Amino acid sequence: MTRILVTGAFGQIGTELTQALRSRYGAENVVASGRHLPGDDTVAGPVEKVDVTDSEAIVDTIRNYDVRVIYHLAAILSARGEQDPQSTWKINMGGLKNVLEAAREVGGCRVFWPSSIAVFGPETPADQTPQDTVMRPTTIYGITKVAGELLGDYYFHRYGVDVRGVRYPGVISSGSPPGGGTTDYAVDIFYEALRHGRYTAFVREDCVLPMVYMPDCIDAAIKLMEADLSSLNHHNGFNLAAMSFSAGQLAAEIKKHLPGFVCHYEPDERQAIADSWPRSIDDSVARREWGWQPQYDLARMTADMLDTLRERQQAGR
Ligand code: AKB
Repeated sequence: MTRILVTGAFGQIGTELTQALRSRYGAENVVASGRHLPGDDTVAGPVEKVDVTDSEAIVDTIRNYDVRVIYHLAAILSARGEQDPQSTWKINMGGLKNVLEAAREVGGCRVFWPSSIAVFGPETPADQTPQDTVMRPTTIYGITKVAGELLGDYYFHRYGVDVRGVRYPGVISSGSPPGGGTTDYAVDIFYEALRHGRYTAFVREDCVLPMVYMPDCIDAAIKLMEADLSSLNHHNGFNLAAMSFSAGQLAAEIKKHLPGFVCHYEPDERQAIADSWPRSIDDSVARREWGWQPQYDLARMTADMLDTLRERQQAGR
């Protein structure tokens, strides 16, 4: 059985992706790694402390477990990136370069690396943003994502490393909280609506961004990694989206389930980041090349988020 390494395995996407990979391929075949390990022993399967800026640690882990597939998720997101551009470059670019170099050195490794809608900038067409278009981001996070896409293409063409990836929009999830992103309000709002019946969003009521729900986000990663290489004309940086809505539309959808819910809007510096990103994405290339087909829209995602978080609240978790 092919062994898989996940970096950033205890983050928002990593937590749920690791669980999904373990149920699909067997817990013993999926190595969860992070710079900091969780304090409890709830993780069923191999766990390794790996800092992605440490190239030797990556190579050692790949060799020790005979890893052939890597999901490289460790990264600093957009809002936190603006607070510490130096570390963002070091972790996002340095980490990716180390993983690609390790894959090249060991040989025969397939790599998944998530890019983001943050590759786009104010000069990009904001509605139905095409797959191939202007990419001049204004955040350091976006710059690392554009450079990362180019580096992935370079390793593919120059060294034959099979690098694949999608440009994730905001990811909404109930399993593990996001941290440091501009789209985090679309997750926080659910927790606050259930806990306190109110939320203050850090973006404008009419701020529209593309989003995806976690089950679709995970499905995309696994489906792309399992796709036949010969069907792919693009490799990393597939446009991907499932829904687009404003903060006000999200609040109105939550209100259908929680009629007393009140949302206020106090845009902060993250609004400027949101304003530089697309409102909606043309993901027809991903649909055509590897069968991307999201299952969740705003209504279905909202109902599922509230049900899941309520169940967890009732179980005291
Ligand atoms: C962020 O908000 O930084 C991320 C992203 C869109 O890449 N969720």
